[in-house]
Amino acid sequence: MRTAVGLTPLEMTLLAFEFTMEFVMPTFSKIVRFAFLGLASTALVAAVPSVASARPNVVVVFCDDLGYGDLGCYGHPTIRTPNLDRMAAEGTRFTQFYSANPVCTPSRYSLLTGKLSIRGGMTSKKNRVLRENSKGGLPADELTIAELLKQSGYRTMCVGKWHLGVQPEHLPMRHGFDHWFGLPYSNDMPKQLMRINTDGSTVSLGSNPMFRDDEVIEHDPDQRLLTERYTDEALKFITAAADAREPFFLYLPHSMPHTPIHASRRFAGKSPRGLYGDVIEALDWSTGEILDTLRKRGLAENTLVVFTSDNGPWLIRHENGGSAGLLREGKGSTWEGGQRVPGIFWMPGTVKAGAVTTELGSTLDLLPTIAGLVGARLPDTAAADGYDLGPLLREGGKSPRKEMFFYRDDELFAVRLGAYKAHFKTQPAYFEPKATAHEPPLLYNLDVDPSEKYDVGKDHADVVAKIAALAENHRASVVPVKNQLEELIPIPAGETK
Ligand SMILES: [Ca+2]
Repeated sequence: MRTAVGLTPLEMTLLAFEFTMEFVMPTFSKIVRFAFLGLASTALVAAVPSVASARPNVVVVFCDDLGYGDLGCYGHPTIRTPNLDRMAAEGTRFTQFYSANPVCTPSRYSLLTGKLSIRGGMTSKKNRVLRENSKGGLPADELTIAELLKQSGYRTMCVGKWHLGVQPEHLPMRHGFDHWFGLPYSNDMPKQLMRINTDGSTVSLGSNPMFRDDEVIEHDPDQRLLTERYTDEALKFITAAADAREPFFLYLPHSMPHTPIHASRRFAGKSPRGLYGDVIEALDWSTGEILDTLRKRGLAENTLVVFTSDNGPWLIRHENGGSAGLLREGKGSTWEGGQRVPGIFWMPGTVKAGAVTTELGSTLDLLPTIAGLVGARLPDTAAADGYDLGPLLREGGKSPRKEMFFYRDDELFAVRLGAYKAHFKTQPAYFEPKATAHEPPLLYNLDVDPSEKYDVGKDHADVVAKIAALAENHRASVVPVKNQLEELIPIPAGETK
C-alpha cells in the first residue's frame, strides 16, 4: 500500500526514524543508528516481493507478417506505436535482426528450438507451411524454450497462433507448455482440422477451431477480438504467476497482422494508415498492457521481453499487407524484406537501455540467450544454429552472430557473412514458379546497400569465395531427416470451405 506521497508505511516509519536521528537525537550513537537502519532495511526488503533474487521471467511477443518498416521506432511515418517506441527507448533495438525463415511454420520451429527448419524436416517445397490436415508437425525429440524452462520449474503458456502441427502430439501441451489459448494455424485457413484416430480412421474437428489447452472451445472466433482476447489471457497468466511468485514463460504468437486483418471497435478507423495501421496500433497497445502489468507487479527488472515477427510483410495483400521499409521484397522471399524484422529486447537494469545495435541477431538466438539468462544448461545437441546474445544485450559491443543462412523451403538460397550477402539463387516470393541460379552468386554489401540493388561480386571475388566455402560447410552439417510437411490427410468431399 502506498500513501498520498507515494511511500509505503514502512518507508514512512524509516523517514520518521531518520528525522528523529538527525534532529531530535543528534548525540545518539551512530553505531546503534546504523544497526537499527540495517534491521529496518531487512524488514523493508522482506515486505516487498523479492524480485532481484528470483529467476528471470521471459515473454516473447511474436507477430505474424509484421514488416521491418511497420513500427514508429523503425521509421513508419503514420503508424503510431508509442508503447513499442518506449520499449525500444528503455531497451535494445536491433536494426539487423532476422526471423529464421520467410514463412510461418519453419520460422516458428526455429524460434522455439534454435535450429534451422531444414534440421527438423520442418520445411518443404510441396507445402511451405503445415496445413489443417497435415500428419506431421513439431517432432517430439526437439527441445523447445518452453521445455527448457519447464524443466527449470517455470510456469509456461502459449497464447495465440501455433502453426506447428494439428495432431495431439504436435500441439503446445506436448512441447513444454502448461497451457494454451489460441488457434492451431493461420487465420486465413478456416478449414476442417483433420485428426487421425488411433485406429487409423480420420475425424474432423470443425473449421477454424479455437483451443484452450487440448480442447476445442469454439469455432470461427470473431477475428476483430483476437488481439484483445490474447492480451486478456496473457495478463491473467502473468498475474497468476506473479501472485504465486513463480517464474514464468509466456509465448505470445499473435494472429495479426496476417491477413485477413481485423480490428476491434476500440482501434478500427483510428490510424491514418487505415485498417493495417489500426491492427498494428492494437498490437502496440497489447504490448504496452504487458509491460505496464510487469511494472505494476514489480517484475519489470526481472523479466526479459522480446518483440519480433515471424517473417516480413505479405506484400501481395497490398494495402492490407505491411511494409519492409527500405528492404527488398517481403514474406516468402530470401531477399532482406522476407526475413529482416523488428527486434526489440527489454529488461530494465539488465538489457542496455536506449541502445540501437547494427549487429546481427536472429530468432534462432532466443533459446541460447534465454538459457544463458536463467542459468539453464543446454544439451550439446540443442540450438544448433543459435548464439547467446546476452553479453551484447547487457554491455553492447559485438554480436557472436556473424552469419545468416537464408532458406527457401529445403534449399539454401543465400548466405550473409558480416556486411556481405551472397545470393546463389533468387526467386520472387509469389507468382514465379522457378528460381534463377546465379553463378557467380549476386553479392550485396548490406551495410552500404540494405535495399540489395547493386551487385558488387566482381569487385570482391575473395568475399564470394569465402561465403561459398561457408555455404558448403553448412550444407555438409545438415543431416537428412523425415519431412514433416509433406503428408496430408484427405479431407472428405464437401468439407472444404
Ligand atoms: Ca507469418
